Amino acid sequence: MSNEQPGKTLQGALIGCGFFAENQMRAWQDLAGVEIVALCDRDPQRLARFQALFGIEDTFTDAETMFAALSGTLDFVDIATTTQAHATLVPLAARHGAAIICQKPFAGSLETARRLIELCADRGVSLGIHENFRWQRAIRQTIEALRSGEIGRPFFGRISYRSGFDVYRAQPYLAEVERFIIEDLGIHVLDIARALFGEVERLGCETTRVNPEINGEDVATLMLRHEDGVTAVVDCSYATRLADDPFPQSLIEVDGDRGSLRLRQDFKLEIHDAEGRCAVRDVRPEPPAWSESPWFPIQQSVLAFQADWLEAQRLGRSVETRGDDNFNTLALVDAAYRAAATHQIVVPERWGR
Ligand code: NAD
Ligand code: 89V
Repeated sequence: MSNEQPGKTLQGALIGCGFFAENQMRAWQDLAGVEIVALCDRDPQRLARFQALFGIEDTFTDAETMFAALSGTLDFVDIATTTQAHATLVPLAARHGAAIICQKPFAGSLETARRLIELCADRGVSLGIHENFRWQRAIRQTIEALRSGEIGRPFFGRISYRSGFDVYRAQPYLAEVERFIIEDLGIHVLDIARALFGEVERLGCETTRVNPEINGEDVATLMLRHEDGVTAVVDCSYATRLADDPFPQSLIEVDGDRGSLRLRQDFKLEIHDAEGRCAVRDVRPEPPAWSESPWFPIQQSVLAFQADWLEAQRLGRSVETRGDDNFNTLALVDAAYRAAATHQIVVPERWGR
């Protein structure tokens, strides 16, 4: 059911009516040719809130019941729950032949990720991971400038995400988890590193917990050696006090053999050439009407990711962040925790290797 003819409105169900899913719902409402026809959340209050907010009649507190009731009518399912539920919900959706979009982190272990990816492949079901950061306009423009060869062959990169924003207010579970910043936020930044510089040969990582009220690490610094020879630093912090907090921006530096790129906090992308000239591009996102500060760069990327997913379905192509591709991002998260625990350089697992 996933590769419908152009023209048909794709019908989907959303599972998980929590904090972030509201962005996904708003984005679906902005897009033509797609409709969310059913909602599912095990929490009746959250379900009722979304039902009222989005005017959707069909609601379910149990996904199995939903699939049984709507069997054959759902083209896709948008899984917006936290990770733990994915291992049950992905096989369930695959059994019913619905194309799947699943939030990051896709799985709690590489073993589970592998099983889910293989299961979807066996059933011929498309599996796209909602990894949206590479769809932020500023990041996309940086990726495109690099790929177009404007600064020649890159040899150094730094992707830096440092903020003191209170992420625990809207997502209280982030204070409880044993693995915090790499698994929740670093996963996005590592995905950007892959989009910019390709696969990673080996990495090192050190972590720290600054905030005494949380269980996991809120600071991580990684050094990656990419297959194509780029050395990159990925540094993430939710413990950085700044008067002008950049949340939720990732700032990027790339040095190439013919120039350098700098993505600055004011949404300016500088392209420095070998002659010492600097061209500055405005890469500020055009925020959707429903977006709000400071979340708008992420909200813009949710809309961009979902628009690309929709186009991919129509054209019968896969999205960049399909399951087996995202496995390699998840493998960097896994390698980072192993490196932090052992203080050793770690070779990440890789899909198909
Ligand atoms: P949340 O806890 O606010 O919402 C999750 C919802 O899923 C809850 O309402 C819960 O009741 C429901 N749920 C859980 N298991 C279920 C099941 N088996 N069946 C039906 N409903 C179920 O969480 P959140 O902050 O919205 O995060 C959800 C996911 O989105 C997380 O994986 C998080 O990492 C991710 N996220 C992504 C981004 C991004 O930019 N891509 C940003 C924030 C959060
Ligand atoms: O994108 C995320 O996963 C969010 C945040 C940007 C707050 O880290 O949890």
